[in-house]
Order: sequence, then structure tokens, then C-alpha cells
Amino acid sequence: MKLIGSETSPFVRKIAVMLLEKGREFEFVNDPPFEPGSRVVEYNPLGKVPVLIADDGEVFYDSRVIAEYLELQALAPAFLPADRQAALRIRQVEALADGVTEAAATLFRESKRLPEKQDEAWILRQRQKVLHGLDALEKLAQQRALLNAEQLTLADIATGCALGYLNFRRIVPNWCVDRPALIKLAERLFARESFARTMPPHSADTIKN
Ligand SMILES: N[C@@H](CCC(=O)N[C@@H](CS)C(=O)NCC(=O)O)C(=O)O
Repeated sequence: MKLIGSETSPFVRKIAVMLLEKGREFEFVNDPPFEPGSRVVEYNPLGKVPVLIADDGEVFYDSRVIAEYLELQALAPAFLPADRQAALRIRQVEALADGVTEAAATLFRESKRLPEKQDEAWILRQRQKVLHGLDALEKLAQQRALLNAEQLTLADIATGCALGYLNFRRIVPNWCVDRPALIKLAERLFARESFARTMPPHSADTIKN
């Protein structure tokens, strides 16, 4: 199994965490999609990572599709409940966390444009998505039913990757103010070996995402 991606991508991290937690060996192919000469588009017409190449050569892209594929492999532990309705609720939280990550990545890219080219209204819109998304995640973490980092699910993993990305890019650096349940969740997740091993490199200040 090959995972194509970059070391700084939170969506790639999501899949790497899953694979490490499941103890599934994989080869990591570092191919940041924004670098000239990237071959990502040969596997994913959208030119985005993560891309997963399965042992039989089948190619999967978009982290949510890859996550579904990995769950279908029945490798323990499962990150979705067997009950499909319950699984749908976990996937809804995953989508919420991924949405926070996407808006944060957009904010980061916008911050790298020349100041006169930055669009204030667009920045505000993305910032609202991050803040409203975090508020919703905080509520869920307080309720603990769908988000608790105890019996790990895709909701926990995606949320951990979103918070890790906010820390890494210092996007909305005060995200933890008034969000105690998310802080606790992050502490629990970041203490796991899978998250420790997939920490983005400290020096990265490029647009590799
Ligand atoms: N919805 C996609 C998002 C993937 C994504 O946005 N990946 C970024 C890196 S974090 C990327 O490859 N960007 C390259 C581009 O937009 O051209 C997923 O979950 O896999």
C-alpha cells in the first residue's frame, strides 16, 4: 500500500494516523502537490493529496473515500461503528472537522498572497467557518457521545488533524480560548504515537499544505 502526499497536509495526516493505528504497513511517497514536477495529477485528476494506491494497484483519493476503503478492509481497530446510522453520525462530525481544516488551509494560502491581493471579505468568511466549526466541535466534545478520543473514531482523528493544523500554521492561534473540551481532546490525541509520528515538520513555511 502506498500513501502519496506531503508531510504538512492535514488530510494526508488523517490517513497516516489511521494506517498507523491499524498497524498497517505502508510506503509514504512524499509528493507535495504544489511543487513543480509533482506527479499527483497522474493519480488524482484534481491534483490533490492524499492518494492511496492499494496493493492490487487500485487508486483512491479524497481522504474520506480512502478512510471508507480502509474501513472496508476490516483491519482492527474499526474507526466507524458497525451500525450504519451510528456510522453516519460519526462521518458527519468528520465532515465538520474536515471543513474546519479546509477553511484553515484556505486562510493560510490567502495569507501567503501579497497583502494588496488579499481579499478581506473572503478571509472573514473562511475565519467564520473555522470559528463556527470549532464551536460546534467544542459542543460535541463536551457532550462526549460522538467525540471523546476514548474509543477512537474517524470523528476524533479528523478533529485531531484539524486542531493540529491550526497549531502548525498558527491560524486562529487563540482557538483554544473558551474551548476546554477541545483542548482536552487534543491533549489525549496528541499523546498517541500515531499523532506524534505524523507531526508536521516544524520548519515548514511553504505553501505545500
Ligand atoms: N477533500 C480532500 C481535500 C484534500 C486537499 O485539499 N489536499 C490539499 C493538501 S492539504 C491539496 O492537495 N491541495 C492541492 C491543490 O488544491 O491543488 C480530502 O479530504 O482529501
